[in-house]
Amino acid sequence: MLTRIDHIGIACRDLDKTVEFYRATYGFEVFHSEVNEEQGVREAMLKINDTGDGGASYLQLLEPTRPDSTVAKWLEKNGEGVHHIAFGTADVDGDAEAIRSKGVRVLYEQPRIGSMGSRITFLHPKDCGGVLTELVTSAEPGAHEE
Ligand code: CMX
Ligand code: CO
Repeated sequence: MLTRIDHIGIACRDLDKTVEFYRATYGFEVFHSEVNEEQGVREAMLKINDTGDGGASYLQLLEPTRPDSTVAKWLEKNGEGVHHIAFGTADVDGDAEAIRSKGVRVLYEQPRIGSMGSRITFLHPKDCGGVLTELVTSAEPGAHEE
């Protein structure tokens, strides 16, 4: 069951500058940052609020690490802006299979590793009304250390 907005992914060209915009404008601080080589991104997670299911909602600021990454290609075509939304679930495997059975393309056979040791998969934007949609199961609390 999808129980929260886990994050909104925002593509940017300069992560440090974008982090500074969110800090100076809204007071949001970086909760976590990492490089995910598989996804080709350097990212900063800004925690906006905790949620009723024990998780949280974040902004995920994304800067491409290489020119052939999905985010680099997207930036070239669209410029900076909202890149995807992500729903949180305790069971990404089960929810992905249930959604796949409804005829929506799930991009990965098995979930991959996302921010903070989470497990993630994506739904094709062309099957979701133009919205690239991610499903996320957070790592167990304490499983991820900075
Ligand atoms: N939102 C909405 N539509 C998108 C999109 C996005 N983010 N990215 C691509 N599209 C659309 C394009 O506009 C294009 O539509 P048209 O044919 O009408 O022009 C179509 O999808 C195909 O786009 P493309 O530029 O040819 O891109 P690809 O097919 O190579 O890749 C996708 C699209 C969704 C398969 C790829 O972006 C992907 O695998 N995404 C999942 C991984 C990811 O985004 N990782 C970065 C974030 C990591 C994280 O969140 O942790
Ligand atoms: Co994401």
